[in-house]
Amino acid sequence: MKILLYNPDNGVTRNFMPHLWMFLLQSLTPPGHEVILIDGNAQPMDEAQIAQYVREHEIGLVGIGAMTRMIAKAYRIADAIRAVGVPVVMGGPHVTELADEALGRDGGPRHADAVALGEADDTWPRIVNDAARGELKEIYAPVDAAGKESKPSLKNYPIIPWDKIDLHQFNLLPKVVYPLLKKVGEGWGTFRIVPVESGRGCPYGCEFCTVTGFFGDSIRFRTNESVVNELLMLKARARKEKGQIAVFFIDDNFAINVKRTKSLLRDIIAAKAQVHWVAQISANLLRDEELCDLIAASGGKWVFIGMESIDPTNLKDVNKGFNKPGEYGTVLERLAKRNVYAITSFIFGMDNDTTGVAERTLEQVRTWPPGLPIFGLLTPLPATPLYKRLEAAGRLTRHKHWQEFIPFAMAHTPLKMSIEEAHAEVNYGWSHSYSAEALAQAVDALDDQPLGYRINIFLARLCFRGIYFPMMGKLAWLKVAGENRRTIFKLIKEAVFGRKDRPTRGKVEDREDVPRTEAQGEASA
Ligand code: B12
Ligand code: SF4
Repeated sequence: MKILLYNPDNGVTRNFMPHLWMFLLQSLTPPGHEVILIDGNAQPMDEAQIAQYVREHEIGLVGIGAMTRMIAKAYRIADAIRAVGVPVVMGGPHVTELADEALGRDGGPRHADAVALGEADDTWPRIVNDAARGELKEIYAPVDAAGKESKPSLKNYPIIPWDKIDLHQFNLLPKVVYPLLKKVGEGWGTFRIVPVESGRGCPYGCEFCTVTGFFGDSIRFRTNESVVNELLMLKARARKEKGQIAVFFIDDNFAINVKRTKSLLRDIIAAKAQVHWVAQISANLLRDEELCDLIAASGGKWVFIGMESIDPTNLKDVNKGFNKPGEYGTVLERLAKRNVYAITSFIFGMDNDTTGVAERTLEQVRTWPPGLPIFGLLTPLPATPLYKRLEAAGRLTRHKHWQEFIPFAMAHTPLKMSIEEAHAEVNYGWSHSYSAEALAQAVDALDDQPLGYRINIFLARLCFRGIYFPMMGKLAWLKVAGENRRTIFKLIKEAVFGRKDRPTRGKVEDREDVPRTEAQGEASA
């Protein structure tokens, strides 16, 4: 049987990274079936196109996975596929919480023939076998023989054959420049960001987050060996295709067990398996100097930190009181000292937010090392404690906001400002962090650093700008390049002619203020 795994586009911007579930389920598919992957972010298709594709390629089963924000698109695609007579199974966080919606048992239309609840590592082979026999059931739940909920152990994690998977659709570089870029340095013919998980679960239970409910508070890890082998395979692929691969460790909290994270990072260093990587780590866990040393030495370049707010009352309200705004600056300095930078994520529209929250937040951000601030709105995702609280208080304005997804739009009324004011705060945050002036300032703040770091932060900011100000197509990119021409010109000039007056802190591996760890500086994709 031919199986298509499809991830709908997010409707806002081109995704920088494919979704892990597709590769994982592909690897877990029983032998004898062919699995095709399509990520709508990389290969946009409308309903008619996907229906035609499914017919022409004689697909026997389609699996669709989606977050809440893409679910409306996912349902439309599923409807089109079912209309040509091909069964659809849906999985992922949204349909796990609202299976009745997907199956049309809540009074609405039916979109899926079957739903996989929760983690599907163990149920997927059953789904495929049932579909092949034409005996697809409606609901697949991860339960053991006694009918008790069971979470897959990650100890026998499958080998994802990164050396063979066709990653063509996920190359972030424009095709026309492949041949030329292959010859630059160690080769830039391809550039991919690949998702890798080393563990699942987070016990913190922040009110707005689905993770603790979905994965449970039991944290599970892969063996160090299996993660290291995966990195080595990715590194070999990059070398073979004269390209670059960076890894996004998608664990919800990569250092949730600091001892184990350190041991993994040590093993990565010892095996020379370093690639450039990014991971999500909460600020409280970054107090550990040795952990930060190991992050830098093992290839860590960016850390995503869910700061959410600079107001302790807000943090307490959403059960994230373990975040201490007073230490944010110190944590970021600690990372920057090792040339690791942060993606700092903020949520506006919290109950204690008042107008001006964006500027108050930016005042703090400006005192920190340059990073990538991102701004969102408090969003009641289905089945989260936040959703239940707001529903009980009668504060939801769009109960089923996912049915008509609007980017950066609230679905409830904040307590101390209006919805429109909250939207304006998010707009303020993005406009003031990603204007040409802000980008120039971020580059200048790294004036004492090698050119590569400054180009890196500039390109990263340009890409992140697209999260709020979509830059689809060449024209949009050209316009942004025009606005940033001074910074671009400055960086090109320095690349061509060098610069004599630059104050130098030296390369990170030569600096005395950065502790040395074995194999430091060998990270390269
Ligand atoms: C990596 C990640 C991202 C990446 C992008 C996704 C990518 N390319 O991988 C980035 C950083 C860009 C991102 C952004 C956002 N994310 Co995100 N992200 C994650 C994260 C941390 C890991 C996803 C992952 O790969 N998990 C590991 C895989 C193995 O698990 P899985 O995807 O759930 O798949 C398993 C099952 O669900 C099931 N399954 C999944 N799909 C399917 C399909 C079929 C057919 C079947 C049978 C089974 C199945 O089987 C899999 C194996 O067990 C999750 C949290 C988490 N731990 O999952 C949040 C998460 C998915 N993100 C979330 C959110 C809210 C967002 C944002 C909206 C945040 C924001 N406010 O901006 C944005 C939106 C992005 C966009 N524009 O599209 C929520 C989604 C909740 C929901 N109900 O929708 C999650 C769950 C985290 C949370 N805080 O609650 N995210
Ligand atoms: S720390 Fe992050 S992953 Fe864990 S519950 Fe809070 S928001 Fe979710």
